[in-house]
Amino acid sequence: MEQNIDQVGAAALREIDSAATPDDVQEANVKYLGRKGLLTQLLRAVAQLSPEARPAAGRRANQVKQQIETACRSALARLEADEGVERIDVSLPGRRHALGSLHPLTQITYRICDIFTRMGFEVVEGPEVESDYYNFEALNIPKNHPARDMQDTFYVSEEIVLRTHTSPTQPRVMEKRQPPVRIIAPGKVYRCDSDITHTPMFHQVEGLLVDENVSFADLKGTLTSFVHQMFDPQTRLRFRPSFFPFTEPSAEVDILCVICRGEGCRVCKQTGWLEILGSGMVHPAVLENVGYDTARVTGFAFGMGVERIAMLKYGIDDIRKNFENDVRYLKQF
Ligand code: 2NL
Repeated sequence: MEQNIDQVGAAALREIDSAATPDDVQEANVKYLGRKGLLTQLLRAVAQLSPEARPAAGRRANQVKQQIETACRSALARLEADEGVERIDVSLPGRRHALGSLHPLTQITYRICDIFTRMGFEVVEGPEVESDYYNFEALNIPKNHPARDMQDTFYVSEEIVLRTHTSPTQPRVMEKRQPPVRIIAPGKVYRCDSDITHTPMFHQVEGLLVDENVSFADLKGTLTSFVHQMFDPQTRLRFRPSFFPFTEPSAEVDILCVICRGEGCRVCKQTGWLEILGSGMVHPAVLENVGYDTARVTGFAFGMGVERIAMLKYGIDDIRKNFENDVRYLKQF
């Protein structure tokens, strides 16, 4: 009898040991310990034994029963863990977090602001939805002035526009402060224009300095220093006469073409020079509009397109790439 019990027990433990799924274990459990299970039958047979033989056989059968139950429990635990419910492989490499980075236009804007901040300018910001007054009138661009045609304005209403340049920030600040004023205004601007070289929203940085005895020499020195820091200390530049309604005299700043170094190419349209910013001495009418005494103070101002600087600095050929959010493009900066 005991031999029989041992054999059944050994067979049960082998089957449980080789079980591949929790269902296999359940099956073995029923096969041996179920109502008609092999060991259950033996336990019943033990009851029929003689009183002398019963205790030893009973003990043996109960021992084996407990072994099978224990084996079932640990096999279940092992197999259920294998199913991945709670398995942790501590040797796996950690999950990588994708790191974001600053947009190339943001990097250029920060760099421009950094250069001017070191020269004593303060960064200021103004609203993108602007009044006709600050966007045009305060800057000496009256209604029906042809200069308004230069900028394809998005009108919100008769008197409200999306700012066409960051310039309106400057009279807003000047109205609140007295000279000396040294400010730099970065931000988004809007023009109703869209093709290979124009997007309806783009970025500018504008600067303004108003104080006593400010001359065109100060403008030249400040902007020359800026260009040498932004590009290369060796960069050749020139000031070319121009026109803006809010400055007089006005000048555009060109740098020697970074592609052909002045030989003439497609990028510089055979001129050998690349225009990078506009500037001039603040028109007295602009200073008077904000209540400054034009007998006492003068100023210079300048403005530049961030996309244009980015294109020249990084050799980007299509401005629209900046706004597609293609990580293959963005990752390169
Ligand atoms: C350009 C040229 C310029 C200014 C902006 C300015 C502002 C005030 C008074 C006078 Cl409050 N001028 N700003 C002056 C000259 C040029 O921008 O090409 N921008 C992208």
